[in-house]
Amino acid sequence: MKRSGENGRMSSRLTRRAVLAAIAGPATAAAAESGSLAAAARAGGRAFGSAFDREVLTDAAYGRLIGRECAWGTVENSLKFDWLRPRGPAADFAAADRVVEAGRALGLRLTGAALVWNDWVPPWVGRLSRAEIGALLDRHVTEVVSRYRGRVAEWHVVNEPFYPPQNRPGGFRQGAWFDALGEAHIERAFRRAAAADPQARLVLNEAFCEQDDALGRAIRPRLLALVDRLLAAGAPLHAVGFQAHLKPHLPYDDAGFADYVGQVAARGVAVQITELDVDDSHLPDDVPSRDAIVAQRCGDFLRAVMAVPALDRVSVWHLSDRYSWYAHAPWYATAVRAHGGRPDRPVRSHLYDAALGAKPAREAVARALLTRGPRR
Ligand code: 9MR
Repeated sequence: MKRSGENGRMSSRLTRRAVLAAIAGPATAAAAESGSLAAAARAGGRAFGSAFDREVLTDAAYGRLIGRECAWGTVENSLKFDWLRPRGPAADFAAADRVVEAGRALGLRLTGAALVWNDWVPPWVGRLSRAEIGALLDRHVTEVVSRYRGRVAEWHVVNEPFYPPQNRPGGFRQGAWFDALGEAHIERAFRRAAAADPQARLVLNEAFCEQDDALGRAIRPRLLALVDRLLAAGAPLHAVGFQAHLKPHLPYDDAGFADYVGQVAARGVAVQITELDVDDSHLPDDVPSRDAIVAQRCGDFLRAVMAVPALDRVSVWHLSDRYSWYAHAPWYATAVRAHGGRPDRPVRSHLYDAALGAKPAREAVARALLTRGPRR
């Protein structure tokens, strides 16, 4: 029994290597055998990461999983403005410091999300004058970036600049920073961040562009034009991030999206996938069916974007369903119910299940990461 079990494992390993060699070449197949998503991405000339936050302070098994699979970690929440300064301008860095140190202890290179985001600005900011809001933006960016200089290598400096349905000029997202300072707040934040840490990699992060619907199509040209204006002004913009919270129920065209990402990259910036996961709210309850759709969607999407030479990072928005943001999103259970699902069913949007077991999406992502793109 034991012997045949071992033989069985051996032959399935050989088969797996043969399959990987066939799709990605012998060198990358060997890298995949070494196991991690970080190794698979490296073999394809890219890097792999995940969001994480204070759960790693108490959940050692999840921390180990992140440390094993990832080269990069994005601090999900603890560095956000509203988490640092919920009640007034003085920041409390205690929790953020612990999360940053935990990420470093796991061997991750760190990305901070997000310095400036017009969503989730605490109400006290709205009571300030324009001049005070400008000074607050400067203070926030300078304090946070310089505090973590040498420890946080990369920042999402501005998150989700556009949301055209709000009908603000230029399609920008409405919120305290934009309302007080207009588009100029974006360049101002980038310049402040570069002044506080000249080595940091500075990212403009956007949502929805991967959707081939009215929203995605409205944001794409606006984002491209913003990149052009920032670069023409000499702003220190190093990379554009595309979140990719994939929605299989909305129209998509992965090749068209990859083409668009290539147009952004042609401006001379790096491009990244920053928050990959799959909104499973419209998918069937049945777990194998749901997992298969999630895996297929991740794999198809990633294979398409891997064709863009300037793509240098793929990050997921948490590795496991255990810490899925969908579970806490106010609209999620309603959407599940509206599409015939049991509202109490567990989310299955990520690469590992809530028990930290790998799901088909993990294998699909590993294989897609091995697609050897023409890295520049
Ligand atoms: O996952 C994050 C969730 O825990 C927070 O409550 C929320 C608001 O800060 O932000 C979530 O992360 C978002 C990210 O910062 C930007 N893109 C969309 C992500 C999911 O909502």
